[in-house]
Amino acid sequence: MHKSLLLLSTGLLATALSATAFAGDKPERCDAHAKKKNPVERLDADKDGNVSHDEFMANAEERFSKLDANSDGVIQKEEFVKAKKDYKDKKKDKMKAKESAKQ
Ligand SMILES: [Ca+2]
Ligand SMILES: [Ca+2]
Repeated sequence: MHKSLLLLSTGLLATALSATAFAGDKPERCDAHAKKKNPVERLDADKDGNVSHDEFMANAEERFSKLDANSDGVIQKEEFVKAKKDYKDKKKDKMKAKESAKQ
């Protein structure tokens, strides 16, 4: 019982310390990360704390336009496949850039 309590306390302390250290290093990155993780913050254009139908649909329209690469009003399978590949490539590039920055 004491051992599991100690492990839990150590885990909580480690989490708190790493969160503090992370926040102290790059607060702007944390804000951007939190915004990315929180869909309400990302979609709430007028910042009233809610996502209206219009705000939601504006985002959907934007995403549809990005996927419809040839702007013909429909998303072909190839456009989905290309978008997925582009997303994966972009993610890989980000990871490589992060790795390079560490070295
Ligand atoms: Ca809103
Ligand atoms: Ca299309």
